[in-house]
Amino acid sequence: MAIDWYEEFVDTDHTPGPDELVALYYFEPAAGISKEEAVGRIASESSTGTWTTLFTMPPRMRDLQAKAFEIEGNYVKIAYPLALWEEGNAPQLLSGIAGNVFGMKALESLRLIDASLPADYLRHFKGPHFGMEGIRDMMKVHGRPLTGAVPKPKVGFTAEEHAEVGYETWMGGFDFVKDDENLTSLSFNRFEDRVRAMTTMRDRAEQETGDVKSAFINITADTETMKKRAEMLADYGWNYAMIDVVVTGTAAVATLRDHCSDLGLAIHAHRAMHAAFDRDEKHGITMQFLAKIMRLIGVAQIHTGTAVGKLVGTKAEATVLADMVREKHTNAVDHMALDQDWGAIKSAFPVSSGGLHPGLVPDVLDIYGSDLVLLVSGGIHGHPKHAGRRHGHHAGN
Ligand code: CAP
Ligand code: MG
Repeated sequence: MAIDWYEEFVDTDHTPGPDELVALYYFEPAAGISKEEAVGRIASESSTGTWTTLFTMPPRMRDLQAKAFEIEGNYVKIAYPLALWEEGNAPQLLSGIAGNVFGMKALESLRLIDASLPADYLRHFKGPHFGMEGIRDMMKVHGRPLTGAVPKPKVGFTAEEHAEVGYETWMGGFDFVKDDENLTSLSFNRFEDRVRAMTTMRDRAEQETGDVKSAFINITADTETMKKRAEMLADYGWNYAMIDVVVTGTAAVATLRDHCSDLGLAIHAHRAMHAAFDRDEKHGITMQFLAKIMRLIGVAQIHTGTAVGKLVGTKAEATVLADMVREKHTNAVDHMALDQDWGAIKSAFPVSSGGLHPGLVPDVLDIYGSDLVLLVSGGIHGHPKHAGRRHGHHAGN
């Protein structure tokens, strides 16, 4: 006989145990679907799920069922038994709580806001290799934001031209030169050539300034190529690799996290493509959840927006994101973040970039404080005095 099976997955008397994983969603039921049915279907589809008439279920299966236990307006909290989740497997977590559920006809929309991870789950993840203090010691920069700039236009320079701009950037006082997200290894600027040219310029800038100079050189490609590119960076004395973490995916980032740690490389995580799923407040996955996953896997820093620059993101979001990556304990924020104790997982730097120019820097420091990687790019390379100098003609003629 047919049981209204989704009711098995709703229990508003349930109190999550200390070893249960809790996910917070925003949801809108489709027409004709009650909230109870909607949340029961989300809990079902993201755990043991079934829609056929149930046979008499063995106890083990029943114990694995998720429970929607708190419905408040269009927000629901769902508790998941620990046994549902493979130790240390971030892709599998996403397939569970951020997989089929987005395509259910029973829902008009669904947004995964955050998930609070129990200690017994968290301890299987390595987290950042260095942590913010480790990065500061490595760069010998304390008490101020770390700074960098991206040669603009995004692509078009040869490796030598790119390195020349890099030299000017370092001599201008910046700690880092960052590749743009779509610069990898192009016919006019091969990765290997750029590494060699940048190494020469870095050594010169370090000699002339006495400071540690570094770069976020973009290794984004298939995983095997990324591993080889990381090895070349280490061979040439670099201490960072840049990865576009959304387009490469959590599995590749996890593989490279281990490889880069062995090589002594920190990972700069660019988040290009995040706005495909985190911009719509009613559907998709929040940036704070992406930031949580990437800190868990172990990037050293991740772009978290500027709230004042050219790309989407509010001040409240930037603050939640900064806490998500920096704090030992992330406090719950209504409908934005769940309480999270990070245990032994080290901190990661928020990176503020995107449409920044010196005039906006005070606003950004207001939001983030000084534990930050601050990138100004178009904001300096676009400077009227700067534009003409590089190519032999003088601005103004
Ligand atoms: C910034 C940037 C970064 C954005 C990414 C760009 O350059 O290099 O990719 O910061 O956005 O290509 O736009 P500008 P976010 O400073 O010239 O804008 O940091 O929000 O992920
Ligand atoms: Mg860019």
